[in-house]
Amino acid sequence: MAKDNRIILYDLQLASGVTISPFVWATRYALAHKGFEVEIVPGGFTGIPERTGGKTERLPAIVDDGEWVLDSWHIAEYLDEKYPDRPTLIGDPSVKVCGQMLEQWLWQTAIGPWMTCYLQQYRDRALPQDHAYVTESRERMFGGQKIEDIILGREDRLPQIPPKLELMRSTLREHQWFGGKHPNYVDYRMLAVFLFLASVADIPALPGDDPLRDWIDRGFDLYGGLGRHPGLSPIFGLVKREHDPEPFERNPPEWGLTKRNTGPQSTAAETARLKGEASA
Ligand SMILES: N[C@@H](CCC(=O)N[C@@H](CS)C(=O)NCC(=O)O)C(=O)O
Repeated sequence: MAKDNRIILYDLQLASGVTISPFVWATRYALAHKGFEVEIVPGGFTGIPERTGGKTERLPAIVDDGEWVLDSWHIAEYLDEKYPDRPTLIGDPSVKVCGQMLEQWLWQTAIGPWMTCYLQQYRDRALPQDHAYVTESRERMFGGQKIEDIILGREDRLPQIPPKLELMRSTLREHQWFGGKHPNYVDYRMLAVFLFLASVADIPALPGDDPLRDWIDRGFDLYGGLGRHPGLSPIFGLVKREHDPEPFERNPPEWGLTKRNTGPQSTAAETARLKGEASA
């Protein structure tokens, strides 16, 4: 049982002290959701095995009254299992399965492309002792290209990303959170991606009037403003240039997937359209 309600968290930080890792962000929210005080062990990319006494090469890791728990999903499951009387993070196993699918989609759609736009900041904002490792390891990750070359043309790539997030917008039009009326671990996994973005964004990635903003702002404000660290940059303010795509759907069509059937009146307009009749 957590001593004095405190759990130790090994963080992965930039020079400003802000968390960079989306996995650690998700864990910070998970610990807050469960109502724990968190004792942060600071540090960056290098020296993780030394900091953790050889327990891990990757973060996050938590220590709960001497018990080490690794891996952000395992940590959430551990917290639910060990503290069932506190607010649930995952609950039904399907939440994890569907959440992981959604998260993989978001990483492929957004984090991957954003990395190629913000990699220089990712390195430059890192702790000084991490610069050489981040440069070498991330250049290797991107097939041996130089960071300066990877980010080339980002002004043209960035505007291509917001229109691809429509899946999240259409879901959040109907639901307050991915957890329904209250945030759950899926919200934290998804928010973590935008917190990662804010940790490296030297230029905005999303339009100022993006409908996603409401959920992101509410998420960053949770737990006394957990996502409002001064080391985070504004992510909204991307301005559409003439040839850029529309960043989001302004008049989303209502159809079977999004329209709830509450009787013939609710579907009359759609039926008229399908029959080629003018709707009443
Ligand atoms: N499956 C692990 C992944 C953890 C992970 O890969 N963490 C990265 C940070 S984003 C890390 O520790 N990287 C150290 C490095 O790049 O050397 C989890 O969910 O906790």
